[in-house]
Amino acid sequence: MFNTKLVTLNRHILEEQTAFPDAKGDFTSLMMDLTLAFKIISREVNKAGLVEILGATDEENIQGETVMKLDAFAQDRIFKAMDHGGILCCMASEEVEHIIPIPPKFTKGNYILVFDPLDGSSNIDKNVSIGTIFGVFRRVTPAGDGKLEDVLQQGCKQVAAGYVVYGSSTILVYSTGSGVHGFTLDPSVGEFLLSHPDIRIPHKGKSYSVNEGNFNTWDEGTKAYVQHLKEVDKETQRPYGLRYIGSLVADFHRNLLTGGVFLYPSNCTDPKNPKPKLRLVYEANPLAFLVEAAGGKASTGTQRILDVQPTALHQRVPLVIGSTYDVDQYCQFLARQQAGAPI
Ligand code: AHM
Ligand code: MG
Repeated sequence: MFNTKLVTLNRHILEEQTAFPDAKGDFTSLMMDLTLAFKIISREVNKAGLVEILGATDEENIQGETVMKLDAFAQDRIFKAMDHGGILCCMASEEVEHIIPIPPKFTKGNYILVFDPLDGSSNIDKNVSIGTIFGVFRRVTPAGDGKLEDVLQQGCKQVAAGYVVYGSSTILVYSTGSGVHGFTLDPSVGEFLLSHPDIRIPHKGKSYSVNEGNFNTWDEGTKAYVQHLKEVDKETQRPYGLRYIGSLVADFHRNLLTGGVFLYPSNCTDPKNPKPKLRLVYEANPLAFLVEAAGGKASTGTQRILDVQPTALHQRVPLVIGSTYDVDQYCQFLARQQAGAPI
């Protein structure tokens, strides 16, 4: 009835490290520092309704969006947890225009952390789940301060990725590429405890997640695909269900556990300048790394997300991510449309 083994996140990371006899423990330290920031952010998110922290600051981030106070708080805590460990050579965040250097007084390490400190921030003051997304790379420049080229690596070069959902409970999911594991925060003891070992995403889902209000802005392939999901599925004898929270991490987490597909296609109302919303480096790539490690797929519709070569830190990308069957089917609809074949 009860799990016989209590495994903390720290214990799990240390055990994974033993598979690499030459490991110096840098990655383990990195994860432990990050975890501290996540616990602090979780505490603040949970008491957000109790203190005067809600509402927007008057600053705007470089995407031109209003920065909520908790975004700024999460950004600050992650930076302060990670700047002095001697593990990172630089960081990059959704909230900061340029790469974030490690302060001169601290040692520079071999890793790069990319993150979205608080994704879904427009949901903060509605008590809807929000999350943090992160990816980790090994540096490609030889030494010293990290450079933009260290950050602009293809997602397939990530050595680890993960996210935290601040929801009905706080859960951290991470992978170093060989298995995806979830840990639920027990706030009474301040520990993340292994709750979802070795997560595998079902091959085919029963639900889809998309902002369908944007229907008229989509290409014909995407429109046809979503219409197709509303028809009775041969296997389940039901149409796919629509499940859209509007918080990427929360939508992704549900689909990872139960199967399904999340889409954020381009806005094609101006076909010469299609505008997708989500960012490649710190939103799409970490989740793509996780979904592949769990047996699923992530694509732009025409290319594997992890193969996209980033050219700018805040570049946006169309994203379809989730169960393999569903992502493949979406790409087939798109290919038929692009080939001018009947959809
Ligand atoms: P944010 O990084 O500014 O919070 O925006 C990203 C969020 C995602 O969490 C979510 O999937 C998407 O925006 C929702 O967008 P929309 O409101 O257009 O459906
Ligand atoms: Mg975001």
